[in-house]
Amino acid sequence: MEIDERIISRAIVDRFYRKLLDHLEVDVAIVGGGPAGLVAGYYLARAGRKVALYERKLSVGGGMWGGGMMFNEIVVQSTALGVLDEFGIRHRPYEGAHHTADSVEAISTLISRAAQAGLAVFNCISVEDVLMRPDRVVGVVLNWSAVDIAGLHVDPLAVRARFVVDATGHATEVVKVVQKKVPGRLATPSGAIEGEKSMWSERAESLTLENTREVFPGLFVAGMSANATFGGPRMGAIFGGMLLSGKKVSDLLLRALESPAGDAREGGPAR
Ligand code: 48F
Repeated sequence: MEIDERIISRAIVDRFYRKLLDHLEVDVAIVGGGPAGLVAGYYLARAGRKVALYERKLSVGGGMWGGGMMFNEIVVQSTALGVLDEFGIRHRPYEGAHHTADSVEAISTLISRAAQAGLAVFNCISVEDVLMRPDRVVGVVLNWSAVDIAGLHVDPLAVRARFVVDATGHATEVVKVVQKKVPGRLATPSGAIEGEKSMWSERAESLTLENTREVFPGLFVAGMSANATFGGPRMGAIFGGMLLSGKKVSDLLLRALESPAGDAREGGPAR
């Protein structure tokens, strides 16, 4: 057998090109490859939906790798163990409702199972804007993260999506763009981003789930982004809320994708 560098290069370019072309129009575009985005992507892909996830960094996984302050263990509360079990992530009881898992096992398994379920993961790509028609989000605007890091003036490409999920964590990057550039109000009390509050783990975990919803027509928030958008506190290195939020947003989206209008409604329109 002869190994040929030309074939290696052609194989990579050919396969990636097809993956990109195949995902220029998707059911759901997920922005951010942390635990919330990955769990959402897993359930949507497993249900047969076409889903692409964009992650700015080279390594997917967001804030889960480092556990708490780089002690690479995470805490997950009893109510979220079902998600760990679904992925086959091992966990151990600690005290009361607190359980632990190895953060490296947890995040690498989320990534691997999501990819195997059919989630198309595009790393090294940043979402810098959205597509709007005229006051609804209908896709994302992409560029290589390296273009941004190098400060190059290069125009982006765009992907149409029936729904977009902001799973960018504390940064709420997609919601920020929508607030600034798309006509209309967010579905928050003030109509704008409420902003993350200081740490209160128990309240933050339940609010993360409550705040996981459509925040603007066509745009959902999940994970820490949901709390930062709706003004909830941060929670620290407990990850059940992230896992459950990813699952909840996938449930909401599966329902929304099935409705004839392709529109998600949870207690009325998100305006
Ligand atoms: O921060 P991140 O892990 O978000 P999450 O899924 O989980 C939050 C927890 O990690 C932790 C916490 C609770 O336990 O508070 O922080 O809500 O993952 C967000 C990912 O989004 C990427 C970013 O690099 C990170 O990996 N990201 C952010 N902005 C963009 C982006 C963007 N504009 N385009 C692409 N990726």
